[in-house]
Amino acid sequence: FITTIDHVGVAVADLDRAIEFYEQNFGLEVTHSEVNEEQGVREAMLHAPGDSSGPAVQLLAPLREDSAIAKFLDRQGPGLQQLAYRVTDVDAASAALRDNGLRLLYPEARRGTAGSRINFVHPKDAGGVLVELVEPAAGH
Ligand code: CMX
Repeated sequence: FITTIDHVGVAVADLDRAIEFYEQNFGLEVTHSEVNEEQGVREAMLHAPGDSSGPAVQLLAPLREDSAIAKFLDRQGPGLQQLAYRVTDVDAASAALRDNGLRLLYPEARRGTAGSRINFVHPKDAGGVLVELVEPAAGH
């Protein structure tokens, strides 16, 4: 059910400064940015030039102190926070992983970047990696 690596997520304290760093040093380009209130993040997706459908780097900055990203920054500081796989059907993928005994964080998929549907595998059930499953919105 996994078609590719969709993105890797990096927790940052200041989104604008992080974007500038990635643009100036790595030449990546912002292809999308938004605020996701439910997830408590300001985020930007960056791609290599000419590779806008390839894997992205997702920069994640906290909107509020009780958000997952704020907690991550407090505990570990900035750095890699998640690995996201693109899937064709997040409900089927979540059900299959649950059947394998892995804990999914949400009973039902929630809204992710650009209208996608997402769920997460608890990092303690995935070798210390927070795994996100992303079903892109139709047309993306
Ligand atoms: N990667 C790896 N390990 C992690 C982790 C991460 N991102 N976040 C927490 N952990 C580890 C902690 O280090 C801790 O380990 P120890 O017990 O060995 O110290 C353990 O997991 C804590 O687990 P917990 O108490 O159950 O959970 P937390 O309150 O720390 O929250 C998590 C962790 C994954 C449940 C929470 O971050 C979450 O709900 N994440 C999903 C939502 C999210 O990340 N949103 C932001 C991105 C939005 C987007 O991608 O669109």
